[in-house]
Amino acid sequence: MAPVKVFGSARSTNVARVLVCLEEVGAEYEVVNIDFQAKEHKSPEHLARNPFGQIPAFQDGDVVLFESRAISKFILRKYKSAEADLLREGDLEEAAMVDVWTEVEAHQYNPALSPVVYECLVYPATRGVPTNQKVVDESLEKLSKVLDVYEARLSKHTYLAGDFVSFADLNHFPFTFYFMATPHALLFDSYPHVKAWWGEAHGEAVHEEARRQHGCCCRYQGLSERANVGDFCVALLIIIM
Ligand SMILES: N[C@@H](CCC(=O)N[C@@H](CS)C(=O)NCC(=O)O)C(=O)O
Repeated sequence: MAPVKVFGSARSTNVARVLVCLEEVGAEYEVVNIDFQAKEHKSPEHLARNPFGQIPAFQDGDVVLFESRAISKFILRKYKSAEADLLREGDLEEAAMVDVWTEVEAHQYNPALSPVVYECLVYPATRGVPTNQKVVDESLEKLSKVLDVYEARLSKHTYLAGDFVSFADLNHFPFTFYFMATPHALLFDSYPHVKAWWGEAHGEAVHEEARRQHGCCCRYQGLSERANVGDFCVALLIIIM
């Protein structure tokens, strides 16, 4: 069977979101690079996969998809197993909480955090423009308010959707990973439960817990050690060097 194809570069956060899910379910896949310099993402061939001319696009047999969160859910549904049940669709309430915190990532967390990543890392490296400090300051103010909500939630539950690891947590991986390489990573120090959720020390505990619960799966830091997500980390190093 032809392997699953992910179109786009692993250095893109939205592509990485999809790769992290493929890694979690252990599916075979191939990353097909799309050359932005050559405007390959705006080519008729790629527009047929993603009409907005963006990455990622995804192909699994006859199924062609775009939008990284929708692709991720497709992967987690199709390749679900007893070890990797990250949408919890067997339980109406748990699945609803996964949806709630997946939406929170998309509509609250990401809009507040991603401008800091773009301004501090991406734009200076790819466009040669200096960081716009006003944008960063405004975003950090918004992010602090979002993190207040996360802190309250994570002081009651180990993970966002409840006391189980889910797509809601995983979905935060790519942008948070980059954020932690900005000069503003220390913001998380003011939020002990959020820090623990993300942080290295707890990352070990999360890993242990996941192993106990599911018998497999690296989360967060562990994910970055895996081969293809490793490309994403290498890309990060290139950006911050
Ligand atoms: N909501 C989309 C966003 C995709 C997106 O913004 N992709 C960026 C790269 S990270 C892109 O292709 N940018 C090129 C463009 O918009 O022309 C998703 O989650 O897949």
